[in-house]
Amino acid sequence: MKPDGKVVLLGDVNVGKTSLLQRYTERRFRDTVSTVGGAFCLRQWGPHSISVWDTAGREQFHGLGSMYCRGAAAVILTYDVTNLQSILELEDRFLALTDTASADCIFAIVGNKVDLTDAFAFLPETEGERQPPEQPINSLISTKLKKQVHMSDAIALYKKILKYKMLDEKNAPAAEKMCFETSAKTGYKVDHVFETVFEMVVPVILQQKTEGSLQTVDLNNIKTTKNIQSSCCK
Ligand SMILES: Nc1nc2c(ncn2[C@@H]2O[C@H](COP(=O)(O)OP(=O)(O)OP(=O)(O)O)[C@@H](O)[C@H]2O)c(=O)[nH]1
Ligand SMILES: [Mg+2]
Repeated sequence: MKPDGKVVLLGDVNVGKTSLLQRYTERRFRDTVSTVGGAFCLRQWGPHSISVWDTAGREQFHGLGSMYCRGAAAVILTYDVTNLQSILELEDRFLALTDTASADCIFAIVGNKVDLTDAFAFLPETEGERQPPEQPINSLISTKLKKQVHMSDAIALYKKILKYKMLDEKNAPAAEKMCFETSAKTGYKVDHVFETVFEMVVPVILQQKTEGSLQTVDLNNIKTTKNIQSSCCK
C-alpha cells in the first residue's frame, strides 16, 4: 500500500540520521554503518501511514537526494552540534535537493549529538518515561566537546530556507518551533522531533490527497474531451 505521506531525513555524513531514526523506532542507540543509498520505515500516525526516509550523507549518493525528496511532506535537515561544517553543508549542498518536495513541505532543523556538549541532554525527555540518571549529570558527559553550532545558527538557517522557498515568515511555522537539539544517544527530544513533524504533516497530507483527487477529476475531464473530439472527427 502506498504511504499517505513522506518525511525525509537529510544531512551530512555522520551527523546521526540513522541513529535518530533507530532511536525513534527501536527505542535504542546502537552501532550504525554509514548508510548506502536510502532506506525507509513506515509509521502509522492516526489514520495516516507515513514513510520516513533515512538517506545517505555520503557525497557519492548525493544525486539520489532529490529523488528521495520528491513529493515529501516534510524534510528534517540534520546537523551535528559539534561540527560547524555540518550545518553549512545543509545550506550549501542539501537545501537544493528539496526543490522536488511538496510545495507546502514542512522544514525542521535538528542539531544532534547534544549529549557531547550539554548536560541537559541526559535529563529524561518526558516525566516518567525514563529514570533520571543516578550519577551527577555533569559526570555523564565523558568527552565534553565545544558546541560549534548554537540554536541561533539553526534559527538563522530556518529563516534562510523560508526565503529560499519564497515563503512568508508570518504564514510559516515559527523558527523556534521547528529548530531542535537532540541526542540519539540519550534519546533527548528525539520523540519530540518526530511527533512534532508528524503532527504538522497531517494537513500537508490532506492537501496532497485533495490535489490527487482533483487530478483524477482532471484526467476524467481530459478523457471526456478526447471522446467528444474523436466522436466529432468521425
Ligand atoms: N555521542 C553521540 N553520538 C552519536 C549520536 N548520534 C549518532 N552518533 C554517532 O555518530 C556516528 C554516525 O551516526 P549515524 O547515525 O550512522 O550517522 P548518519 O547521519 O546516518 O551517517 P550517514 O549514513 O553516513 O550519512 C555513529 O558513530 C553514531 O554512534 C548522538 O546523539 N550522540
Ligand atoms: Mg546513516
